[in-house]
Amino acid sequence: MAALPERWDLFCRVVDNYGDVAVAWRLARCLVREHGKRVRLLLDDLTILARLRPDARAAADRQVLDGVEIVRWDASHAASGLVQGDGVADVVVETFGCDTPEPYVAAMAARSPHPRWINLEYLSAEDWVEGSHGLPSPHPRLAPLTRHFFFPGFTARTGGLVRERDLLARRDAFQADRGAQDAFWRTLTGSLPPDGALKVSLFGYAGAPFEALLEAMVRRAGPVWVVAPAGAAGAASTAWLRGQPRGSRGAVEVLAVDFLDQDRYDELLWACDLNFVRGEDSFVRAQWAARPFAWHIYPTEDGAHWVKLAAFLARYTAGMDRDQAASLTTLWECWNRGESVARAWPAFAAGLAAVTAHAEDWAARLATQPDLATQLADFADNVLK
Ligand code: TRH
Repeated sequence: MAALPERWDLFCRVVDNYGDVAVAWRLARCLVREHGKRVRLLLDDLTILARLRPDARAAADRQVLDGVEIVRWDASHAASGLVQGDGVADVVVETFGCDTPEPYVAAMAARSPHPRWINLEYLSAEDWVEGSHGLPSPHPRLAPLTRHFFFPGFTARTGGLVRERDLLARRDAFQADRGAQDAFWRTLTGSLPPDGALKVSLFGYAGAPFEALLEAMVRRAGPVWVVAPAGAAGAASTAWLRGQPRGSRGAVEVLAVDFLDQDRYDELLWACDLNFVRGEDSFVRAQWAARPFAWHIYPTEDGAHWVKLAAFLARYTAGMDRDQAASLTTLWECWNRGESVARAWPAFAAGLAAVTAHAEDWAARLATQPDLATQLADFADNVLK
């Protein structure tokens, strides 16, 4: 009789926003669908998943979606239940340093052989990541139980990026199919963008200069079609619209829409000519969309996000025409500082055709790297085993 596939437990704690769950969910789904693993995704809060996947039941303690068993875990009691009930998995992944619950770790130490234990870190373009990727860290009290650090990234010496096997083919089909795009716009907005309009999606943190950007777009020649999903962007866009004297918006049409489910959000990114994104997952999805984008990085108290932003810009603009690199860098920095975006917008907008070609090239280069789920499965199956 064929051996059952190995069991993986992915722990994810919702810090804030959507990204931690978003990445953990995509990864769990890839491990099941593309690598035949039996995966439990252990979430402390299912409300975020239910926003990303409306068919997920936020109140359920256990459910199965796309072959992934989703279990609510609460650091106090359910973790021990997990241990008594089903025992520990063969591979345990704690995402974004969420710390595996103590009772579960104790059970890991008691099991022989120990489960393979991986800490999936946040994405960064910084150089130091390559030197830390894959390093072991023995448990201070329960050695030889050992955790291994696994870093996503943009280079061959990192763990790569989440990329479903069919993602780029679906993107190409959608971007080549005007009918599919029109159907998408009609369903989302009830209308179609004006011919020749610059189509822009807005997603960012509160404090982003949304209104200043919209003002700058008014002065651009030609129609602009701006779609802002519910959240900070949607609220700011609606407020800006309300403040406009009739007819003074020029050729800028702003549509505040409902929050899209995760798969349809990909289609929004593919359908637009320029995407404002944030955090980690939409930042990666915008790169797969092969369209120009601007990244609102998750701001941290210590200002370390500026180093991360600069590190990615250095990689992303390498090989770009210097003037285009400068105008893109200036726009991103103004966007993240929340100032002077009106000054930065015209030069950036004027170079969009060249930036589009660069975005296509960047996505194609990134796609030569094995995806994160493949590298993680390989690491667990062939490096740690
Ligand atoms: O929501 P975020 O700000 O999440 C952040 C980041 O993950 C960051 O790295 C982390 O430190 C912080 O949380 C705690 O941004 P992110 O990562 O882009 O996640 C948003 C998800 O929401 C992404 O999967 C895209 C999805 N989304 C939709 O599904 N529908 C929508 O309408 C929109 C606007 C986004």
